[in-house]
Amino acid sequence: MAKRTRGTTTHHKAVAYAIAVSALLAGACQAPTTPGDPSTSQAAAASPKATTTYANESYVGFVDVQDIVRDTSALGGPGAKYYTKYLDYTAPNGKPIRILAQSEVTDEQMLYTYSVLDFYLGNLPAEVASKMADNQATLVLPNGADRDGGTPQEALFGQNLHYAEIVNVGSAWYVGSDYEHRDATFEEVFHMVHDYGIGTTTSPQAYPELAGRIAAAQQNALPAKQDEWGKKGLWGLGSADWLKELSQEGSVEQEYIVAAIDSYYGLWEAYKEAPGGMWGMYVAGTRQEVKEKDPKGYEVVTSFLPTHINSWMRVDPAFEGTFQMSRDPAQPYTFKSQYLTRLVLTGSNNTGVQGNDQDNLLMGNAGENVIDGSTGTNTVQLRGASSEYTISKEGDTVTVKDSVPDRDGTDTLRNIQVLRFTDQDITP
Ligand SMILES: [Ca+2]
Ligand SMILES: [Ca+2]
Repeated sequence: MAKRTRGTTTHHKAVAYAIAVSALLAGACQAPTTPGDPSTSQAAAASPKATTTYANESYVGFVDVQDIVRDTSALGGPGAKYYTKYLDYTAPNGKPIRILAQSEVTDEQMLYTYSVLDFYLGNLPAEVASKMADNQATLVLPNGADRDGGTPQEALFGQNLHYAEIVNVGSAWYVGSDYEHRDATFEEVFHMVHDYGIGTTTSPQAYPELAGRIAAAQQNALPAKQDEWGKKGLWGLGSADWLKELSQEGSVEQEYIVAAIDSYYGLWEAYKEAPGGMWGMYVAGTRQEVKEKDPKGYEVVTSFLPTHINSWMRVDPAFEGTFQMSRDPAQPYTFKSQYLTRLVLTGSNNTGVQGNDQDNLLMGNAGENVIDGSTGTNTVQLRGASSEYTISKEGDTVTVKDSVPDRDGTDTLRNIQVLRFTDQDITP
């Protein structure tokens, strides 16, 4: 396994070319739309795919396994030839941003990439997602690992993210903080959003103002003198040749910002073989270190992304025990999970969730779950109407029993202020 895989370093020229071609094909010669102030965009990530309307307007839809399409033949071309399933993220303009996967990629890995995309796009102006769809942005999830030679070149169109680097929440690689399977999802999905939606200094798209600020933070992170690159500065340390390669292909700013995003969301704190983040290439390995050591990077990340990941995250069906959402150094996966707010348990194991200090939105699975929201105002969302459940309370503990088999089962709840059914919210 390529431990020093740093994401795809050769895709950016191809992306710029693909965007130019698709823009020509679409006859899109008009200037890219400039979105408004991102602070006025939708505050929380939604799931545009969940088109079901619920009697309870507060009910929060989510994508599930049945939303994955398991026949790619109608797509034609390399999509049909090499990929076995796909899932569309519908942009505000109604057009799809497609996620294609090969056979080895699990449904949960695929849904995880959707959740990460939903997180980014739910916090960026709507124009970014629409621009991506106009540019036919596609995320392809091939089997194997990056550059293992197992995937033909013609299958590697769009943005690549390989099976061995998709570490979905609650999976063994996630819980074990296994850096042989470093999670490249936040990186590669952001590359797609950056290249096809936000735009870069050399290829402007929907949000040039943000692109400019990312580029400025990147310039601050590298020494002014190019012969000092890789030796000094905040990023690219020990990687002078790689930086030159990136510079030649025009992808320095793209690779810099994902280092800051990764460390900001705790993806590198469990890595002990080198200080900092991104295999030791970046000076900051935690959120606090990003703030202290790369304040310009911190400023730009926090200008468009929230402190916590506010899209639905699904816990892998193989997970056992109680999933912790508060930081606990004895369980290094919590360096990542501390930043989650919305969680769905999947499968049927009798698992639990211990929430964090955020206002959590939690869902159990078909098993018997113990769900504790901890502090904040916490909601448990169930899969049916309130009349289908029996709710009982004893002291601080609420028990919710589903009368429909193989759905929510019987769950034990603590520190939950709202029970959310498809028809109404109930205070237990
Ligand atoms: Ca909470
Ligand atoms: Ca349950």
